[in-house]
Amino acid sequence: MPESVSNARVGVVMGSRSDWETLQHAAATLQQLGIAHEVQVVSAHRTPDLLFTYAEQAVARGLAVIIAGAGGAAHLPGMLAAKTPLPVLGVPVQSQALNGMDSLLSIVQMPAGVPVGTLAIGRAGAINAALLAASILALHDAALGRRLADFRRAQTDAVLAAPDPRKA
Ligand code: RP5
Repeated sequence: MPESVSNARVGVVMGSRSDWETLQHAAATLQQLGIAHEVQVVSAHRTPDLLFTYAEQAVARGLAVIIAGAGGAAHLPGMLAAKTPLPVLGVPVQSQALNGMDSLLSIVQMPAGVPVGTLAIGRAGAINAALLAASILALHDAALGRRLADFRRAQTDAVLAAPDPRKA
């Protein structure tokens, strides 16, 4: 199991070390919001037994949400969702061959009965997965809800403070 923060509420997993370039943005956003999380490579194809163990132990270890990123024939989010009752947020990694369309369709086209909350391809999806995880946790964590509101307010203020794109 992951060398992790023992109080992790969000598990950030990915199919390969090569996915970290994308999933680091999820981890950074969770960090920014002060959400305890863990990070681990869990491959649906190369370490299928680990995938099952991770999913089966997730609730007992205290996780509340799993963010799973993968590319290509991206089975990781769907298989995790099949093995855990926790919400699974899928991040399609931008693949070389098909630009991430393969990842997106693999993750988003789950058959009825086993949902994966699928985000956008790449960095935007990774950040939004973290923000969605924050929203889910904030349902029972008022302090986190305030931090999330601050985050969104800062984002709004930044746009309003610099409306002219020609100026730095
Ligand atoms: C998937 O295969 C991973 O999620 C990764 O996006 C893709 C390529 O993996 P590597 O060959 O870079 O390890 O399982």
